[in-house]
Amino acid sequence: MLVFPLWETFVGKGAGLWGWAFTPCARGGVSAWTYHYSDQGDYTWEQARNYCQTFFTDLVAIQNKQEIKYLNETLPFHGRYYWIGIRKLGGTWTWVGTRKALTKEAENWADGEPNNRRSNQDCVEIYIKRQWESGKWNDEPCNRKKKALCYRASCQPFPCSQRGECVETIGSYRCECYPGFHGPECEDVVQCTKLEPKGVSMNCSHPYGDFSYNSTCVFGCQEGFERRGAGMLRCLPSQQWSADTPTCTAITCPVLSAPDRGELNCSHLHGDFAFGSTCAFSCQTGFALMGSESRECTNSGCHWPWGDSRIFPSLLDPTVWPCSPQAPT
Ligand SMILES: [Ca+2]
Repeated sequence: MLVFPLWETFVGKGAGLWGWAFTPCARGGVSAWTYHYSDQGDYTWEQARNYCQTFFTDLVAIQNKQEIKYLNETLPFHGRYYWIGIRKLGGTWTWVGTRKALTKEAENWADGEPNNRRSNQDCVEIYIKRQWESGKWNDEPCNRKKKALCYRASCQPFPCSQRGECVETIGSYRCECYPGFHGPECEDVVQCTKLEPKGVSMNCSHPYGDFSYNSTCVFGCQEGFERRGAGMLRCLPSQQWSADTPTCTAITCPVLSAPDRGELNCSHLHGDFAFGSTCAFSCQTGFALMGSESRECTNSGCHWPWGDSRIFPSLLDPTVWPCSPQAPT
């Protein structure tokens, strides 16, 4: 004869055959706090706890009157009633799951209980659908056999999309999302505005989706241009970028003027006397140009490449370009 034939049946066939569950508040992806009971076996209190811990979370810890009402309305009547997760430890009634003492406010004893009859009543049953005192508690000897009333915590195994803290509540749970995430399961990610900078090269990484929380973008400018503003932006939990989008502006060179007795003709690609500008010098009739006929503003710093330093020993005063008298022919 097997001591726990039903237990072995249970183990052999899997949890689904024995567990009876209802989900007060089913939510996508994670099952909410659920209650379960051993619908084919009766156990001592220790066996009941073992059963609950093996296949669910623990014997129920009654948290308020609503939960008692709910259990009493939903569970079927059983003549031996149900074990719950309270036990006398060191003379004190204790919630076994948390090892916290039962407070006066939480007590739900039936009239005249706990009476500790025969001085061996150290475990607690709940009267479900009893004709009187239904939903109330009674202390009982721990070796009596009753149904195990278990719960399975909501917050497991991977709650809240792993983007928040899962907080157990009666019959359900809620997610306290980390910064940058929202939604019932923290499934939504904060979005920042899509960046489309003009004239600026951009290279982004998007760990949670395009232009979303923690997306980072680095910016660069093409040759001859320099960046004004931040080199990198990050999408913050506030839906804002960490800074304004930078711009690229052409490097500028010192302004040139026409040489004495000469003319200056410039073409400007990206702005006056900026990167890509070219200027040509010419002299009035009768004068000859000394040095190069044209100059271009390049990316080598902010200077025109003057070339012949014999004529222009200083770059600090580049605006005067003398034309020398042409030798008579
Ligand atoms: Ca009693």
